[in-house]
Amino acid sequence: MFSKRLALVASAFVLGACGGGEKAPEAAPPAADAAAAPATAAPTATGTAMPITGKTIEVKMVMEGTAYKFDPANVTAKAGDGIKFIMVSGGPHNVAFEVAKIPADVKGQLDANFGTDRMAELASGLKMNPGESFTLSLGGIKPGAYEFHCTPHLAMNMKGMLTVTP
Ligand SMILES: [Cu+2]
Repeated sequence: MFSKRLALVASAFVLGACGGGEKAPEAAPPAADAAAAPATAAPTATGTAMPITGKTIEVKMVMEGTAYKFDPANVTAKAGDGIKFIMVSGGPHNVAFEVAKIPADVKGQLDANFGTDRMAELASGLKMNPGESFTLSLGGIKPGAYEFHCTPHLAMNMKGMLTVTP
């Protein structure tokens, strides 16, 4: 089980490396992706989004002094809950999961649940103004611990951990 998952993750990483390596693009997709995809503005998730059926937990995206952070940074939720990420200060912020670290059997559904507010694989659009938000459904997401970060502030360590329980 573990070795099979590892192999899938490894192969996904190799595929991802063709698109330009570990660093996610800031805004525009790499030229190779644009050429391979149909003539749409953003890459399209292949799965079907599943709705929120439980509670919705709020996470603020803030700048405090010189620090950028998710508040809270550690979030525990059940499959079927939703996480509402709210832009408070220091934007633009977004929510992006580490593509290479998300198990293959979670990646498809998680990516689909970004819906239309998705600027890249497992990455939400940028939130510029206070009050703007992005709500991620955890419908159909298998239990596990999933790292996420803010793409513009990854180098400033704006990171969090989402733990999904059954
Ligand atoms: Cu940020």
